[in-house]
Amino acid sequence: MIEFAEYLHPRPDAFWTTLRQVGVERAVSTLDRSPNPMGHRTADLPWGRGAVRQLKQRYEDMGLELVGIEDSPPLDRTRLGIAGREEEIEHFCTLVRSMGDAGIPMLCYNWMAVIPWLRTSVTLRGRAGALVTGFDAEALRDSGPTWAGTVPAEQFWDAFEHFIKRVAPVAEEAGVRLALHPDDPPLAPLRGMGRIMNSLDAFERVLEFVDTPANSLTLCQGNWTLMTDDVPGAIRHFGGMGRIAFGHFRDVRGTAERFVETFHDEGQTDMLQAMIAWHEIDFDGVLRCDHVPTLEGDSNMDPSYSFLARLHAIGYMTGLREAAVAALAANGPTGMEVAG
Ligand code: CS2
Ligand code: MN
Repeated sequence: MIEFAEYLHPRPDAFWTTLRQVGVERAVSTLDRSPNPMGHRTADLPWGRGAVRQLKQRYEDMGLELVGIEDSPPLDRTRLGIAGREEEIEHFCTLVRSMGDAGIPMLCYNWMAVIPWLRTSVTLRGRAGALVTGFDAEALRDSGPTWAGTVPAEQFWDAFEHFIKRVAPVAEEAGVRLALHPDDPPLAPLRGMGRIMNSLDAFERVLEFVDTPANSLTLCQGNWTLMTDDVPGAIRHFGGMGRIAFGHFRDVRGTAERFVETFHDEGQTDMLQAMIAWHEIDFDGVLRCDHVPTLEGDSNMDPSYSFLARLHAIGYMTGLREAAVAALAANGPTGMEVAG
């Protein structure tokens, strides 16, 4: 049975306990960039060995196992392949080594330079008026390039090849799996940038640069459903190769150019077949619910990461997991091709 995790910032609060009460005992965390984390003065950088060890301990003290980091030192110069990238790569390798030392097995990163995941609205109305986020490329029609100017896809590819050939061996030695998250939205160009992590072919190319489980993927369903009509098939394909290290289990309605985020039970993906696929590949990582709407009375201060709807999503995922396990026990594998 696949375990669930939740994405948390390293500031313990009541939600950490609520999560355990609904059955989630694993966390994927951002780094602690507070100047004086929890009263422990450390000369460490947030990705240094001492700081990462403290991070893991902080979760353990609250009954949560820290199984991944979803963050990185600054990486834009590396993503763009411009001056200053070698220092960035060295800091990234320090994070990987610190994680290996602390026994944190997965690092989720992305190749979105300058503009991280992007929405053009965070106050659209979903089911019964719940607040949801959405993206409409039309809204960016008059937005020119960023400070990075026009960046061709090949520049992103050359920079990625340089990066992964440098970092994958470090990750392999540290026992850490690099889990590349797709661009969100999986769309290019975006304000002048020919972003590249937006298709199945792109991810095949990523895995071919360095053929090791340390060079793996985050299969974020909310973005993959905008790249393919067959999310379960993509899970079986890349999972069958043993190259999925992390899963984001969420859904949307629309296309990469124009979509809205949905509750987990009303999107365009067959979430039961996806959960069955996750179990069919014997996935040994964790899934997290990723983005959720904001329910009546809850805070929309961190759009997509509200509390109440995350509990709804976790409950739904828990039921789906039970159904998937039962379906596979009753019917055996769905007979769908699992690459490998
Ligand atoms: C999410 C991101 O864009 C997505 O699908 O996974 O919001 C992610 O959670 C953040 O970039 C932090 O990694
Ligand atoms: Mn995601």
